[in-house]
Amino acid sequence: MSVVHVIDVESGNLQSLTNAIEHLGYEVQLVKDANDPELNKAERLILPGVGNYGHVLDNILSRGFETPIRKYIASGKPLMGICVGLQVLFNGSTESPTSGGLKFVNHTLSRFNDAEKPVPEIGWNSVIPSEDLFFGLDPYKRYYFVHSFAGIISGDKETELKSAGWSIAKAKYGSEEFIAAIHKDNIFATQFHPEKSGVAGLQVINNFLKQDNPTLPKYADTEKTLLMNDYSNYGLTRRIIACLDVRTNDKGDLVVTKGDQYDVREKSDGNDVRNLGKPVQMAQKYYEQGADEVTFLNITSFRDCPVKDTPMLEVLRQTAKNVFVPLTVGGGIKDITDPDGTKISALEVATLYFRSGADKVSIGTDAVYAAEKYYSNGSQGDGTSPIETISKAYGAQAVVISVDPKRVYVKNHTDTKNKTIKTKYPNDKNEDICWYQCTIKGGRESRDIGVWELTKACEALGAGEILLNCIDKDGSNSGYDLELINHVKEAVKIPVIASSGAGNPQHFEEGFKMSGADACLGAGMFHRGEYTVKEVKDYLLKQGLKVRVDST
Ligand code: 1PR
Repeated sequence: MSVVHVIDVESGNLQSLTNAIEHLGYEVQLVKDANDPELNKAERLILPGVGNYGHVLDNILSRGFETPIRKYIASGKPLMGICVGLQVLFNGSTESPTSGGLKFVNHTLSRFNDAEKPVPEIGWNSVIPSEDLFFGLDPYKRYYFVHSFAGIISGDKETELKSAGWSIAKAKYGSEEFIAAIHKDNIFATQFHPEKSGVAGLQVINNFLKQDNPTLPKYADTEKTLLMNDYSNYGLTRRIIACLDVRTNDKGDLVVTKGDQYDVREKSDGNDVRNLGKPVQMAQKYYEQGADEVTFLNITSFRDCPVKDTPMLEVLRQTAKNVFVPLTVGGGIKDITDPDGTKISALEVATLYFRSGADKVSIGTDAVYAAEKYYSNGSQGDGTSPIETISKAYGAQAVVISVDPKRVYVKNHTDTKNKTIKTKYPNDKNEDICWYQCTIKGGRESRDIGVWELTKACEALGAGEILLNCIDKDGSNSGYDLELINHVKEAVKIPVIASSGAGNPQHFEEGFKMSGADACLGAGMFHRGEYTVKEVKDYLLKQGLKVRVDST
């Protein structure tokens, strides 16, 4: 068996999964049509899915895949569901109450409780095998989850599912335990994304393809109790993200650059764009050092070519072949017109990136326009913004909002219509009230909307995460603006990535301990070789923070 069949109901991004399977030495055959005779040849079938439950299930049903899937399972050949591909095997989900489900697993999915934690759950979590481990799922490793709905385990559910023959690997998010993976006979499904879970995830896919069940260490009872303990290194980790600001330099080469306060030109040396290396190689290096995610920001997003030829697409393609952690790309995610006059929607631009291997897109300038429109429309979206169109098609988890705010001091809270904070750091006029003004076009234009208002609007429009830069801190090596992060954490329930100012491992610790950051991003300190991602993680681990150490 060297061909792996993957059902493609055009739900989300199959490029990452394809890359992972090919990396393991198999060929991938995408099956888009339920009548495709290829399906009868399948020896290993994978059912992936991301985004909205109802959308994925409706696509499976309307394209006639239900009967062939049931027939395939009845034949005893192995099937693997991933993410929403796990969920559709259940009875249904409260996400789409009228959609039903394939009803292999007698349970209904529900939304995580967001009163106690950010939702979606985005990040690397441990699995807690209740009894049998399967396909090499390893409690000592971490897997990448991104979802708002889950098969929550409470009451007698676990016992009931076990007596129906299911083996379950659980995970814990906040106080809720949920199904991380499930296995019975020839059905295996994971809520997490093995294709984005580094080497640990590749091993799970490989074991499934080989139908290999290696014996692995189990938790000792003492370790099981550690899972409940905030100071153990089990459970959802803090994420460390390496960010690469990419642009062409004056010679026309695509380079990773980094400046301060968004000025990326050398102060000496002919005023050229600072060249810190090549994007694909640097992304690979950070993956090997243990980065939990890699973000590329196309900081000029200038093109003198059709969008399909944008060099960033090739950067994504090359990177995604060997980097098996989530990749985000930002810069120029908007409606655009090609040099020949062809109009391309933001959704189509995002689709090109997803097909090249990106897992999330990040929207900067257009998110500000969308938020302004949202408020002028009576705090409602009209369905046309890139946030809405992309999150509808690919799910909220695929839409990150990159915010570029600047501090503005005022005398009184009433001096601006935007939400203010009282800061511990007064300006030279001794003013201690400020707000965070959003900018567009890489900080070149300021708008009359605050970060509080912007992030709330974007969350309402369907964004899944905030990448919170700070122009005042960018490239300063002086630590994050913790007041800014806490301000945004109060505004939204979705995860917030702290960015701008990291200069040493202690700054990451501060970001996690003194603000509610869900992830911390670093750029210059990694590019200049001052610290490696691994050094940051080793330090955080010593400070009692949960981090993923089984990097690649
Ligand atoms: O507006 O949707 O086309 O997106 C443009 C994107 O490019 C935005 O995400 C914007 O933040 C980014 N961008 C535009 N100009 C610059 C610039 O630097 N001249 N980079 C820029 C912003 C912010 C972070 C940076 C951190 C960490 N970079 O990504 O890496 O500040 O730096 P540090 O750790 O060295 O302090 P659109």
